Amino acid sequence: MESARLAQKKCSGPETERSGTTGRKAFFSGVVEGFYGRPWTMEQRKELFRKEQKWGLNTYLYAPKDDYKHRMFWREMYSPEEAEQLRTLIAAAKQHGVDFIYAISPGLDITFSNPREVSTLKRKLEQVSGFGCRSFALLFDDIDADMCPADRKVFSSCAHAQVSLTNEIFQHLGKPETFMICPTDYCGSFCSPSVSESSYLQTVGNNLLPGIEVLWTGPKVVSNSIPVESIEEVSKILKRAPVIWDNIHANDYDQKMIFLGPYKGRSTDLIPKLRGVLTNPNCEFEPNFIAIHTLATWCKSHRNGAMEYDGSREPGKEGRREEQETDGLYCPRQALRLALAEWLEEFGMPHQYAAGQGPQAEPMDTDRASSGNGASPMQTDEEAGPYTPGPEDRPLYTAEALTLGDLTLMADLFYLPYEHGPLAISMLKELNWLRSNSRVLGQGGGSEEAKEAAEWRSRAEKFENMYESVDQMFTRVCNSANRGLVYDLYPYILEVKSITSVAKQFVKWLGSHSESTAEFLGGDQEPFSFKGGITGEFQVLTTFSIHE
Ligand code: GDL
Repeated sequence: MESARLAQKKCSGPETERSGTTGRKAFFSGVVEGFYGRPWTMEQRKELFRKEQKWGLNTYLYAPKDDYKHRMFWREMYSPEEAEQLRTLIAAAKQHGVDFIYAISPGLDITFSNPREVSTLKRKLEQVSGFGCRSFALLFDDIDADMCPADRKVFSSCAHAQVSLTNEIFQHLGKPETFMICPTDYCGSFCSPSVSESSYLQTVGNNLLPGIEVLWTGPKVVSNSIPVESIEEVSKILKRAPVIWDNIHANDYDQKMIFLGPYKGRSTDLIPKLRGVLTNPNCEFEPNFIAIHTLATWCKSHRNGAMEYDGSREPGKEGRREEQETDGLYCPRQALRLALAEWLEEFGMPHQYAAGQGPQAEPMDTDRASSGNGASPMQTDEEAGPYTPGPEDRPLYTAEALTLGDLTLMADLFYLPYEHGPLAISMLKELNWLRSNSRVLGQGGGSEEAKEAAEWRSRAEKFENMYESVDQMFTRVCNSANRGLVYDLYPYILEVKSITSVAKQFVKWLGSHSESTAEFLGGDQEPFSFKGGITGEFQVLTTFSIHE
């Protein structure tokens, strides 16, 4: 166990500077693949590195929760085939200037006090080091904090056990330049009785060796906002600035959601107070374009202000303000526009995912695929040349080009965990207004009543137009050449198209219900009218039963 004396020293940081001559450690910026569910493919990860390099991001934290050998079977060594894949992946990261951090989560069942367990962990990390990896992380999130009897005999708390193991591994690996820990109490709401009085964080702060970074998700697991003061508070007890593991775009906890809104709710004033930000985004790889692009814009908004936190100075005083202010401010909506404009181009790139593999250029289909972006459609037949329908034949299917408007609508419909985008809000508002005011249609003939009824009908038409835009967006996205992108988005846009179609029919029914007594959606419906399966049934029972 390291003594508390170590933590009293100013955080010195590693000997080698990641940022070369600036004298400051570089700000970690990038992605943590840290969600539950199907991990990304090797090809997707390589594509991620290409994008990170293009957008100026520098870090990838490998932490796929459901990868067997990352967590559940952390003791198992990699097979020669797996080793080769990881070696190639690590080399690809390097080639793109991305720091590949290999994380392991032994916390489900490790006995911290057993030297055999510690040796096993060392051996596993040595193996990964042999693949060319130089940066590591130990993750203790989402585990049972109760210690087993053997550990209780040796450690006074689970924080002591985790810190002891982490310090030992850090030293064993020769104090890597980048080494991180994810504590079990990794956000404000997990801390008891509070962040500043958490004995867990105090143990971590006092005993974790300098040079080891601490991951932190903010006030909550999925933080709507991360106030500067909250970071000052946690930095004080940790005796170092944290690296944010940002779950703002994570969707692994709800299969119905996907987040296409901009990075938001984090002031760029945070940058000089943090060691970095890594986003843990949607499980689906392709739709993360916006999450990652807007994070890159956010990081650039104050890039010169990013600096090493120095525990010897008062939090809040560090950073070169004048530099930061001339960097320009971050505007989420503007960042979204920038991301969407670039994303639009990607929809037109012919890409196909073979099962379990990464994107492949689609050799046969390029002409047809490019029609998704407005080019004229052509189908080829090697013997007869391109097919051209005769005057009496069916004309070829012409895909309309996807527009920036379509993408903005899609992003607004699937925005952020705590917020819908403006277009989604206005659709909901209109529907709500139409629902609450449909009684004006049934009233008799005065001019005031007629005016109200006319307003209702014009707003109903507006709602119908909104639905048409959703329908158009659905069709144009589905016709896009980049099939990998389409497949990832498909379930979500289908769902939103279906439910808005039901809403449109509902508005129609409201508009005619003075003449009809039929129940809306009564009778013998197709399964796509009452979606949701068992989840839907439970939702209905728990939402409406109190009114019955
Ligand atoms: C978590 C998990 C993460 C998961 C996320 C969103 C951390 C440190 N751990 O608590 O793996 O993806 O929530 O569900 O965030």
